[in-house]
Amino acid sequence: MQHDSALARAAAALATPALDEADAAVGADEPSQRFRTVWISDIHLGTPGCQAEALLEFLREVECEQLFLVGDIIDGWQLRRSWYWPQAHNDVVQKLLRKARKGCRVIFIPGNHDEFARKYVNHDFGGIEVVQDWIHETADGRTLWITHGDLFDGVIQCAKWLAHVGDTAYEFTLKLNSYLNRLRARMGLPYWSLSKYLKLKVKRAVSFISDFEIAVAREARKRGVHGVVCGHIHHAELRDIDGILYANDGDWVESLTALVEHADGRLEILDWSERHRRPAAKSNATQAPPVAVALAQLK
Ligand SMILES: [Mn+2]
Repeated sequence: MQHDSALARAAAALATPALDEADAAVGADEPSQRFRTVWISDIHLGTPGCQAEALLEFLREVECEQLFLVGDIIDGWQLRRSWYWPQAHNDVVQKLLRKARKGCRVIFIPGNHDEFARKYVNHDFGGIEVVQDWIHETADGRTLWITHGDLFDGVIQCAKWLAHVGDTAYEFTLKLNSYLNRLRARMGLPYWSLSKYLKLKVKRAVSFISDFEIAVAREARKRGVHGVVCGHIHHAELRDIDGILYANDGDWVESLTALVEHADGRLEILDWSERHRRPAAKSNATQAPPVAVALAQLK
């Protein structure tokens, strides 16, 4: 008996470093990708739909000189209704502050869901600068106007209460979305977005997206810039609209996308949903300690 418990203790001791190593590997701050600039938006911290774990992974693996938070980072609307703030959401905020401390220039452009932050425009929070909008110059000399994009949303601009009604319906589809995704993950199927599917299927949604894109590009032309970077509609895009570069960095609720600028000024949309699938499978494997697996095999 005594011998058995000593063996179990030894086995536990052996298992522990292995788990620590796995944790260290996951938590290691060794960026594997470097960019000149990164744009992310529509994170919606404070809502169950926010894919904070995937975003943390992205922030750990990606390093940049400038990081733009293009609005709807913290969902003030949703938090006012019910408080939802798990550890992973806190970790995202800590990670962003840490990036700012470590020399990355972090610029936050509030959106409609975090409009409370618009009161603090031209202030700085732990090194994160809050601005209304921004003109960014790429390495190859192009000027990009950066704005969240809600100003072009006629519904939000004209009737705030209507936008809140829409928000509730939206929250419902997001909840359904995260439930279906959990189910799919359990079945080993890839990430799939219901909202994205609905948005692309419904004709009116498609025309809403293109109306939005055209309106934003038109405003960018009026401002005399080469292009525009925005978020808001949760639909990543990088295309030319009548000679104006329209870039949308997508979101971290459904599509898990970011816009990046390479050292030479080249812009690209990163789709993290494909990458996120693999580490998720890996972390499932580390949940069962090797000793437990070995013991199960002996039975
Ligand atoms: Mn928005």
